[in-house]
Amino acid sequence: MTQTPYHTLDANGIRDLIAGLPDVATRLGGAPAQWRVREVSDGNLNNVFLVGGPAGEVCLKQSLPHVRVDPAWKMPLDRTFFEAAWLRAVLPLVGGLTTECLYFDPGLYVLIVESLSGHTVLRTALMQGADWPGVAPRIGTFIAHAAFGTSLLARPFEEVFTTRRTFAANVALTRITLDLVLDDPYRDHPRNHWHDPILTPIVLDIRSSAATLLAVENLRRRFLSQPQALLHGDLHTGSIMSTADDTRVIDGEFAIYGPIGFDCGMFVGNLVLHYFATPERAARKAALRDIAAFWGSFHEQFMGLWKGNETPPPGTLRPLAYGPAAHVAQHAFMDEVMGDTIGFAGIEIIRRIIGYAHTADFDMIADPKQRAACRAGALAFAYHVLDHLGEFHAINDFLYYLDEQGQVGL
Ligand code: SR1
Ligand code: MG
Repeated sequence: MTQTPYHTLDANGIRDLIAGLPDVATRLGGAPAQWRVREVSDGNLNNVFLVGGPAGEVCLKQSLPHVRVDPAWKMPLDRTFFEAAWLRAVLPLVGGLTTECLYFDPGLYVLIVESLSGHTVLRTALMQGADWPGVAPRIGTFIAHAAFGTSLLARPFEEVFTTRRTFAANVALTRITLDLVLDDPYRDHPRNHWHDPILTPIVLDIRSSAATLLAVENLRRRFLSQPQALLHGDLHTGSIMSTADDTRVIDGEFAIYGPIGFDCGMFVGNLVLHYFATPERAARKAALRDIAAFWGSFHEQFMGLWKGNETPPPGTLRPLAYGPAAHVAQHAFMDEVMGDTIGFAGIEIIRRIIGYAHTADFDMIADPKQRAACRAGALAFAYHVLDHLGEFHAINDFLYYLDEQGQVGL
């Protein structure tokens, strides 16, 4: 079959494409002229549309040859390919915690998935005051199953290496993570910016602390050299859509093999951003509860999968991981993931306050002075965490310090 050459689709182009896809067209029902096409692009990188017909709706995403929010920043198109490959790799492991890939077009770089228009982006829901205690444990479940199932603990190395080869080609988006998340904030770079001069002394402290820079360097190296599992790679609260009872992880275009604590840390870091952006004590307590519930769920389920896999498939790691010394290997591995989680959470908080891509969490604070103070609280918290990383021996140490810092000035 010949590929359609790349061009950016408009509403009519989308109708024409779907008219040629019987399975997708059947989901919509009716005739192409009846299909409503609504642009809902929200992230930094791609065009996103909802296409609805009399019988149903789908979501269509198309890569652009540049960053959507900055057309001068050129970018290869292959990110929707990696998102489709990620969906196909993790859907069988995580069931209803992501969406089905309905279609991928390798010429147009179009991905079509089920529509989640009844769901809300988690960051938006949190900003609107939603208190959904089920979401964080579901994300723990998601990471535990996606990570375990793509790791050497569940699959022979030949299979893992084949999958790693696919995602090792996701270099354009890995470069973004390396630069925007793990590098820029720690040096002068025109992409960095922050909202208030009261943040500047903290930025200067971060950049002149040998302990912090060493911790960041170590995490940067771990990100590139610890291919423990297939990561989502950008698991912030904008990559999650939810209702109170149903949660989906979306936007896996940054997928890459890496340390499991990277995904955990991104999620925890974004809960911490929300924590500092909601000065009410009750909301902060809910965020503490969510971080604890996330980690508890992740830990319990990852360990459950490991322990439950008593007869691992031929070719997987043993005897250490499954033999009589298994508990030693398990504790050591989970401690490593926890250390990475705390470190990458600190990294994510810092880049969202002083780097290129900020988040909207703090925008809901009306008073500019209070807004700046909340941002400064989050930045100082992350700085301390990275500067004293070796002192956080358990998630409870992290939560205890967060609770303490969250009460300052309330
Ligand atoms: C230029 S892309 C900036 C950020 O948006 C994505 O969602 C990732 O978080 C990336 O770091
Ligand atoms: Mg995204």
